[in-house]
Amino acid sequence: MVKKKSYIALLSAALAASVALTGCAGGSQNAGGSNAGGGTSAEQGSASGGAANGGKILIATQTPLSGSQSSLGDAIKTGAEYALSLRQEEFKKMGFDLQLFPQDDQADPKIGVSNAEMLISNPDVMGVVGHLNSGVAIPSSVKYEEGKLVMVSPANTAVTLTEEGKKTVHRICARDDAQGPKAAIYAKNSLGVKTAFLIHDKTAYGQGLADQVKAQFEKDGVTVHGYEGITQGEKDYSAVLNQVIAKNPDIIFYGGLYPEGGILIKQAREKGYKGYFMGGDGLDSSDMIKIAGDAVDGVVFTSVAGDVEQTAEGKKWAEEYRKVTKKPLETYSVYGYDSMNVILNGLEEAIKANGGKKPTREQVLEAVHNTKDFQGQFTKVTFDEKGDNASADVFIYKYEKGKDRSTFVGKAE
Ligand code: ABU
Repeated sequence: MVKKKSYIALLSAALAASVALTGCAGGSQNAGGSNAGGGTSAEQGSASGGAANGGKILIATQTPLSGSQSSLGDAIKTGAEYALSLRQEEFKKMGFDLQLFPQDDQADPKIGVSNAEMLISNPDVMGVVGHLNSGVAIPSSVKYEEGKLVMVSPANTAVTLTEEGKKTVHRICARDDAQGPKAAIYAKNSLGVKTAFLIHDKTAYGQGLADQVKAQFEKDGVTVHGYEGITQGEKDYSAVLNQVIAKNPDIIFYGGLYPEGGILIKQAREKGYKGYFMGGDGLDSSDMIKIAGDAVDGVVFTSVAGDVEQTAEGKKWAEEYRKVTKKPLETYSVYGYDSMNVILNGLEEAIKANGGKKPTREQVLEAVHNTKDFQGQFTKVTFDEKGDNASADVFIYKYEKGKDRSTFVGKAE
């Protein structure tokens, strides 16, 4: 198992990869896949010098690379790609041509499932980092299970995902039955709210999270004045916001993602709403700032992704990440990176256990599933029987006017 420190020794490989990472953006070669993302070094090329004797191994990503949620989807893909690029040489020495196989699920369950069908039909694909959206991961995981293809999610928080008994499904982040109650407790104890209005986007994630927050508010005596679903993709949320204004709650909690969250707070402020606006990790994207404008000031959110730049060592990693990938760092970038390394560690163990030969997907799945005390760049990972990470945490962030990223507040208790 390759641990964090080994990456320093692989810096020269990283620099070599950086040339290719930045040199061919936009031109991807696909191995027969549909909805593939933008091309970079680690994917489908021969950055490490061509196919090796052991054969080709593809690790896929499945995230939205187009559409309104693509900033987060691309952050996860780029984190995963960076991790893989740092280890291509290592796998080449073992005789394998390791490549990234990025897929664009467009945050659409149908496309996620169709991509998953294509992935399981390609025998070179040995793992998937993804998805961003729980509502896409849940149906896609039916296919992964059929194909015995291991999935490690950096970001899916819906409780259901790991409650369906699928052996292939794993996540390194916390679940909404941790995130929701912690968000509600923070709102009550630290923000002092007594009344709330909950809005959600009717997705597995958004509604599931809003339900968790509502239950905790009700348990703790916070009065819930409203609970409404909105439709993703709309541009005018006046109808629901007029209900909010009529009730004038201390807080609006939104279960959903930043494209709608940004519009909601902007329009709420335009209508004169003065209370708190809070959401979950779906608001954890710097695009939230672009969408909400000045109205982003004071927006609070929980995330299941921690801030890697809280330590000197993490800051150094982040600097190198920005330099090599030429992309902004989102908190989920490092979760894409750590998820990829969880898969690559399992892959490496499976190769060794198979006498150096290409393992089966089942062997890779078994090795990944047995991940224990792996220290990633940010998070520790130990999977339980369900595929949840025993070391997952929840964090608090806020947006402040004039800053291009959210500000880390602390760990949610
Ligand atoms: N956890 C935030 C990303 C959305 C989701 O899980 O569906």
